[in-house]
Amino acid sequence: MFAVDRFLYHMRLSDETLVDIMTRFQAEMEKGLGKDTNPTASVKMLPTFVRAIPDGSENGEFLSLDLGGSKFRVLKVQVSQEGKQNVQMESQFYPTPNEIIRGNGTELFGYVADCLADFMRTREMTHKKLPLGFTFSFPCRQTKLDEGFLLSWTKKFKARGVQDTDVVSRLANAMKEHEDLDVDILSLVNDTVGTMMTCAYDDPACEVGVIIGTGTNACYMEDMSNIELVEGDEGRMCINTEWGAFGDDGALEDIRTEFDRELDLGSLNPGKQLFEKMVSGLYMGELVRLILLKMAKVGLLFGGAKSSALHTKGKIETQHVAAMEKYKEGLANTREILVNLGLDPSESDCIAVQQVCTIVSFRSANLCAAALAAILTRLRENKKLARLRTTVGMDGTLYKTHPQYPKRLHKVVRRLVPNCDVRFLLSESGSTKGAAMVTAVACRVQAQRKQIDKVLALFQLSREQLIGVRDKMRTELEYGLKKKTHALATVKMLPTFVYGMPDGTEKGKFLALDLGGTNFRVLLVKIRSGRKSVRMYNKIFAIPLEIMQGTGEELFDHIVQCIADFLDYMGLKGAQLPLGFTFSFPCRQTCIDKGTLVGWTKGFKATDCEGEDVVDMLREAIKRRNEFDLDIVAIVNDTVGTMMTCGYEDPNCEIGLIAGEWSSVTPLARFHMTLLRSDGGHCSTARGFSKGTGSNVCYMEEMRNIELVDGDEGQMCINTEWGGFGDNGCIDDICTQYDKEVDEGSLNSGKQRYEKMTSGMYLGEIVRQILIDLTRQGLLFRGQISERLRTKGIFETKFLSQIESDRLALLQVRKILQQLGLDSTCEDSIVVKEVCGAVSRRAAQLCGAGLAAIVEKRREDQGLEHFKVTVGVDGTLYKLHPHFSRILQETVKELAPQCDVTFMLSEDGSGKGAALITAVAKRLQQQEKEN
Ligand code: 0WK
Ligand code: 0WK
Ligand code: BGC
Ligand code: BGC
Repeated sequence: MFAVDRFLYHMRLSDETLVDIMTRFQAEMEKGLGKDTNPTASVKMLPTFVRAIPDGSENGEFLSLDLGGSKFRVLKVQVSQEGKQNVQMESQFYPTPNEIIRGNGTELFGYVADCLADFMRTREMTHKKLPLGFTFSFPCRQTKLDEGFLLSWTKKFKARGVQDTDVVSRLANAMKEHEDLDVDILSLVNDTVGTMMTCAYDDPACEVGVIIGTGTNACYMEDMSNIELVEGDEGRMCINTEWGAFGDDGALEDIRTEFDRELDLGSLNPGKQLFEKMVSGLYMGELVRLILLKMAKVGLLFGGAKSSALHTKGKIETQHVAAMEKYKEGLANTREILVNLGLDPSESDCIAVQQVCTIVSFRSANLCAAALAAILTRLRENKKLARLRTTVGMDGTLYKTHPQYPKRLHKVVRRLVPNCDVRFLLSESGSTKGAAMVTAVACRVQAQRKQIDKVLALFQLSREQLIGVRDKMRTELEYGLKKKTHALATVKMLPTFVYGMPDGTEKGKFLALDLGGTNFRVLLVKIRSGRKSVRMYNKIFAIPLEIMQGTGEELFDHIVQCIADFLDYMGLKGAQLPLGFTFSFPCRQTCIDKGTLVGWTKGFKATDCEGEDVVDMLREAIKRRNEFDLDIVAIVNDTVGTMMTCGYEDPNCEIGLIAGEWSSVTPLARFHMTLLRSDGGHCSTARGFSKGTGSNVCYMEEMRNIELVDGDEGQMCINTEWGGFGDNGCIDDICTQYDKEVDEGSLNSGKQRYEKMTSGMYLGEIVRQILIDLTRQGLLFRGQISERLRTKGIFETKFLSQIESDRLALLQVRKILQQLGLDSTCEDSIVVKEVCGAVSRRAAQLCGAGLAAIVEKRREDQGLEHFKVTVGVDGTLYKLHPHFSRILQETVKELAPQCDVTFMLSEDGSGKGAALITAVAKRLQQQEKEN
C-alpha cells in the first residue's frame, strides 16, 4: 500500500493545497471577467447571454440538439404551463464516428443536420416550424444567445475549419440542405448552462451548473456589473467558466505530475485543457494506465511484467476505473480488467491498482471541489452574504457512474467552504431540457421583443414620411398666408407687426412680461444704445393651476399682482415704464399692441379670454389695481421674442423656435422670486409653477406673401402657430393610438395635434400611455399597471431627458422608475428607455421636418440656390434633452440640404426680445410723432 502512496505522493492534495488552488482559481476568474485581462486569461469566463432562469411561464414545443458529451442526441421537448415540471421529452441518440468528429467541419455540421432531419422525418415533424436549442459543449465566444464562435475543440473533437467560426450559422447552413426542414436555431447553450437550467426548473435556487463527464466545466450566475465584456450593470448573466483550461498558463505546474505531462503530450490538444486532463472521464482511465505502466516498469506492479494492452493508449477507460473502485465487486472487477489487459495480477497488485484508481479519481474530485468552492465563494461575496444557500446542478458520466465520486466531491466542497449550504442536484434529463428552457425564454423574449418593436415602429418615421410632413407643412404655411384659405388653415400664420430687427440705436428702460412657458417672469430690461449692452433683472412667479384655469380676470389680476411685487422689489413703483408683453399663445394681432386670443393652448384655460384682446385685459387689470400705470407698447409671441433676442446678436437670425419641456416644481416654491442680471449677476434663486411649454416657430416673411396685411414692401415676422398643424387630419397617418389617448385626455382635445407630438408638455404623457399599453400586454412591470402609472402627468418630460441620457446606467433608470412608484426589472428599464427614445426622437424629427419646410420656403421665395440662416431657439426640451436638438438639426439638414441652418440658443429668454421690440415700437412711435 505505502508503495503506491509514496509513488503517487504528488497526486495526494492536502486541504492546504486545495485552498491554494481555490485561491488561484478565484484569481483566474477575476482575470477572465476583466476586459483587459480576458485576452490572456486561461479560464475564459465566457458570457452566455442567459440572463434569467426559467420562471415557469415557459411553454411550447422545441427541438434540441446535444453535441459534445459522450453521446450525441436529438430531442423534442414539450414544455407546458399548466402543470409545474411538466416537460415531455422524446430523444434519439446518434453515433459520432471519429471520421466525422475529426473530419472537416462542413461534413460534421452536415452530419448533425442529417441526424436532425432523420429525427424529424421518422416522427413526421418536417411540416412544423420549430425553434431549436443547440447544446454545444465546447468553448464558444458568444456575442448573443444565438451566435457563438468556437474558440477551440476539446475532448475527442477536432473537425477542421470550424475554429473561430459561428457554429450556429454553420449548422443553419447545413440544415438548408434539407428543404423540408424549417427550424429556427434560437439558442446556443453550453452543456453546463443547460444542466443549470434543467435543475433550476425544479429548484429555482440552482445558480451553478457542473459537468464532470467526458470533459469537465462549470457555469454560474454572475453579476452583470462584474462582466466587463458585456454592456450593462443590471441583473445577472450566466458565465461559462470553461474551467477545463485552468492551468494552461502554467498556474498548476506545481501539482501536475509526469503522468499528466505524458498524457497531455499524447492528447489531441497538447498544452490545452490541463485541468480537464487531471479531472475528466476522457483522461482518467488513461492516467491510470500510464501510472500502472510506469509502476510495472519500475517493478512496483505485476512483478514488472507488462502487456501490449497496457502499452496501448486508451485501453483503460474511466468506466474501468469506476468499476475497480466499486465497494464490493471492485477487487473482482480489477482482476477481471487487468486480466483482460493481458496481465496476471496478484492480489496485492489488484489492491494496489485499486488504490491507484482511488488516488487518481480522488485527485479529480478534489480539484473539482477546489474550483467549485471558488465559484461558491464568489457567489457568496457577490451577494454579500455571511452564509450562502444554493443549489448546484450536476451532470456527466464520471460524476453519475463513479461509485465514490459524488460523495467525495460533496465532502471536500463542504470542507473547503463551510459557510455555504450546498445542495447538489443531479440533472436527470441531461442538459437539453435546460437548453429547451433557454430557448423557451428566448422565444418569450423574442415574442415580447416583436410586440415591443411593433409599438416602437409606430414612432419610427421613414424619410418618405418626414418628407411628407415637410411638404404638408409647406402647404399649410401657404394656406395660412393666403386670404382665401386662411380661415380654414390649421397653421394660423399670424402677423406679428414686427417688421425688422433692432438696429442697435434702441435705448432705455423697459418692463417685459414672459407668460406661457415653464416660468412666468417679470423683467426690467435696460438697453443702452450700441450693440452689446442690455442689462436685465427678472423675477420668476408662479401661476397656480387654479389661476391658469380660473377666470380671465383672476389671471390678469394675478399677473398685475406679480408686476406690483416686482416693481416693489425693484423700487420702481412710480416709474411709468413701457412694457413688452410676451404672451405665448395664438393671438390675432391687428397692430403691435393689440392681440386677440384665438384659443388657449398648453395648460391654460382661463375663461372669458378667448376672442378677447389680452392687452386690453391687462390694461383693465392694471386699472382695477389702481396702484401704478404702465405703457403696454407691444404684445409678442415667445417665438418672436426669442428671434429678436438672438437677432440682437446675429443679424442672420430671422427664425424663432420654441421647444419647451414641462417640469413641475414642488408646490412649496410657489411664491419665491429670482432676480437675475444679464451680466450674469444673481440676486436670489427660486422656481415658479406654470404648465406652459409648447412648440412653435416664427420667421420673417415677405410682406407680399402676407395677404392679411396691406403692403408688399419689406418683411414682417409671422407667428406660424404650427402647433395646430394636423388639426385637419393631414398627419393622421402618423398619429398613433397613444397620441389619440393623450389628445382625448388634454384640455383642448382635437386641437394642437402637432404640438401634442412635439412639445415637452405631452411627450411624457405619450410615454405613459405606451407604458400602460405594454404593461397591459404583459410586456412590462410583470403586467401590473400600478396606480402611479395610471396617474396623469406622472411621467414628466424631464424624466425622458434623464432616462435617455447616455451617462445614466440602467440602475439609475430603475431609480427614476422607483421614484414613480414603478417597480421595474432591468429588462423593463431597457424597454422604458427605448420608449422614451422613440417618442422624443419622433418629436425632434417632426420639428425638424416642420422647420425644413420654413427654411426651404424662405430659400425658394428668395430664389436662392443656397440659403444661409440662423434660427434662435429656446425651450427646455431643446436645451436640456440629451438628443432632441441634435436629431432636430440632423433632420433639417436631411430635408433642406440647400439650406445652411445655424441654431443659436437664446440665453436670455424672450423677455429681452420683447423689450427690444418695445424699444423699436417706441422709437417708431417717436419718429411718427416727430414727422
Ligand atoms: C449529459 C448532457 C450533455 C453533457 C453530458 C456531459 O445532456 O449535454 O454534455 O451530460 O457528460 P458526458 O456525456 O460527457 O459524460
Ligand atoms: C423661455 C422664454 C419663454 C418661452 C420658454 C419656452 O423666455 O418666453 O415661453 O422659454 O420654454 P419652456 O419654458 O416652455 O421650456
Ligand atoms: C468543454 C466545455 C464543456 C465540458 C463538459 C469541455 O471540454 O470545453 O465546453 O462544458 O467539456 O462537456
Ligand atoms: C402656443 C404658442 C407658443 C408655443 C411655445 C404654443 O402652445 O400656441 O403661441 O409660442 O406654445 O410656448
